Amino acid sequence: MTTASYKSGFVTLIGRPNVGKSTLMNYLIGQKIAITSNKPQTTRNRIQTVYTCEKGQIVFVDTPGIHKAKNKLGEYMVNVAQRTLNEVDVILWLVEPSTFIGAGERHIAEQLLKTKTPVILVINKIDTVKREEILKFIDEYRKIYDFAEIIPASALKGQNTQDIIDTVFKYLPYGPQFYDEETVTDQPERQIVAELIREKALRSLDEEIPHGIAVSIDRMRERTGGKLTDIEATIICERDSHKGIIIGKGGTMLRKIGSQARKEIEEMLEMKVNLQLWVKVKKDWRDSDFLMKNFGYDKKDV
Ligand SMILES: Nc1nc2c(ncn2[C@@H]2O[C@H](COP(=O)(O)OP(=O)(O)OP(=O)(O)O)[C@@H](O)[C@H]2O)c(=O)[nH]1
Ligand SMILES: [Mg+2]
Repeated sequence: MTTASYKSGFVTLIGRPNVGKSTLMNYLIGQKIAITSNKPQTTRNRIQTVYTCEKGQIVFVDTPGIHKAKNKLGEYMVNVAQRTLNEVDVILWLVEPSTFIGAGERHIAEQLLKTKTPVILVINKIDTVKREEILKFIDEYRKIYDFAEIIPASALKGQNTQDIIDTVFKYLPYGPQFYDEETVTDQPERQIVAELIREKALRSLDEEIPHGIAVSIDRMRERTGGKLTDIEATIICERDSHKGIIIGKGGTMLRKIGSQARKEIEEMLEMKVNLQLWVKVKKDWRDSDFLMKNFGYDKKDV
């Protein structure tokens, strides 16, 4: 039942790579839907999740970090983020806790000047700085944009996260409940499975390899009786040398990625999982429209 005071709308999380957008979204909705890692450019597609309470419904839209694209995949990711800006009721711009405002932040501020949507600045990761410093960050950011609000927070520790929800509601229009209360995300289970495997690969591998990885689910079938799901998936990488590293000595790396992913997939599906992983090389797939589309990054969807 919705009432006259019920509010609803779309709220995007934007910012440079690695500032904690996906961590914050997961925290706010109380579930891990978007994958996270300490490697920049973890999120590649827009990911919608739903927060429902008695005040209303917030549809969060997590986006890829805005960065200088070096290939077609990068261009695709930045387009996803920038397109989303015009389709929402409130923008949450996340930044690192710092007085240094670089070209990346200035570029985002310029994009924001083109929209009339209220922008709430979230200075994230305040658990990593001294309390006294926070005012200085706020002062610096005030100079570059006329924010609706500025909220220092920690997505990791859950500091000021309720404040973010309350503030978002302040700026949301009155409206109907879009989704039923059980709906948490628009992401199909298969997609979340692929992402969880990619997350474990991202977290286990060093340097340039993670950026060149995609994951495809080749088969996913629940056995009769509903106690076990068989999943076959392929990790795609860009070079033969990367394939060797992903498999590891005697298969140790692939086994590690597989067992970490399996545990989380089992939690999500609430049943045992039999996961088989393969590794394939597709040279420079990040610059091929055809291959990108195959792996779920279709320009037409942006
Ligand atoms: N200390 C601290 N670390 C955080 C906080 N929020 C996120 N992180 C860490 O920052 C890293 C990046 O987090 P993500 O949520 O993947 O960042 P993102 O902005 O979604 O990154 P992209 O998807 O690459 O654009 C991870 O290692 C997180 O654990 C925070 O409040 N405090
Ligand atoms: Mg992310």
